[in-house]
Amino acid sequence: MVNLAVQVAGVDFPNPTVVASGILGVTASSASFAVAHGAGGITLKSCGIEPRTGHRGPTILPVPGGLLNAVGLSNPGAAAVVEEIRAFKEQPTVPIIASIFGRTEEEFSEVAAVICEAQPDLLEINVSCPNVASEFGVRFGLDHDSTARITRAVKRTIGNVPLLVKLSPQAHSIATLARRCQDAGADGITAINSVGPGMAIDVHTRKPVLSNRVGGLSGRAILPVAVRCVHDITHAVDIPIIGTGGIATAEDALQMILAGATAVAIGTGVHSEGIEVFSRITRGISAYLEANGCNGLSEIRGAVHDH
Ligand code: RRO
Repeated sequence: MVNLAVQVAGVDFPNPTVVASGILGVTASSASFAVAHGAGGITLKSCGIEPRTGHRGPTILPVPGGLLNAVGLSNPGAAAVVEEIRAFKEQPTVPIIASIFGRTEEEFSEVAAVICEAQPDLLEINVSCPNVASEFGVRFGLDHDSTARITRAVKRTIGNVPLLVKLSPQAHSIATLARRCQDAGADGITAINSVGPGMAIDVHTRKPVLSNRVGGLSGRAILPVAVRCVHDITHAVDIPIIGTGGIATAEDALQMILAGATAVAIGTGVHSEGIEVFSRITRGISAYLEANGCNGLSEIRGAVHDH
């Protein structure tokens, strides 16, 4: 019997499939729903200190190979998320990863402090949202110094809660950036956020379809970019990586693990495959390990680097 349990930054996950940030909101009930369908971990939608409604609709558009989204960081604010984390943790089943954003290093630290009152199992800092440039300026995640500064400040604030940093594929040398995060105190890396931004134009109105005009690309089209990023980061760091971007099948998840990921996060795949995607991927990974005479994921993690 193969064992699919993995450990990310000292936290035990029963299997490597995690709900990606932004896909099932922030409620305890949606998190429990995913767990009931086999998710091995949950990441909540990124939250800030205040509630935000996000961008006007349309915010999500199917495009060839995936989705274009400009949700615009809609969230009910940190205090409400604290209540949801507490509710989920009343019957702890799988680890819960809270995700936060801020406008400044101080704001990141402030949100982190509030959220950690609820003791999430891990905290992810989102420095890579592609959809709020006009409001937040250039993404922190594209600037190595800012990312390192925010990582250091948040780590100082949250103490022993394990810290993940979610990176953008557009950063110049994502591997070097990941190393900077590790040196600044990150306990793990999540890679990647959506790609772009991109644009889709309505040929009848001759206007961009999304109200925000542009949005991040997710889904199957970005899997090879995500796999390459995880591969490059694996070379540069010793901390675990949650690979995300375009995973919809067991074979996609296995590519990520062979590239070096410890766990995989699934976002757009929940839309395209349905909530059964978690158990289906877990079963497929088990079958692959059994067929290859392996007892656990550590036997194949990063195996592409052997060649
Ligand atoms: O809310 C969004 O528009 C959003 C976020 Br915060 C993010 O990190 N990535 C994304 O594709 N959309």
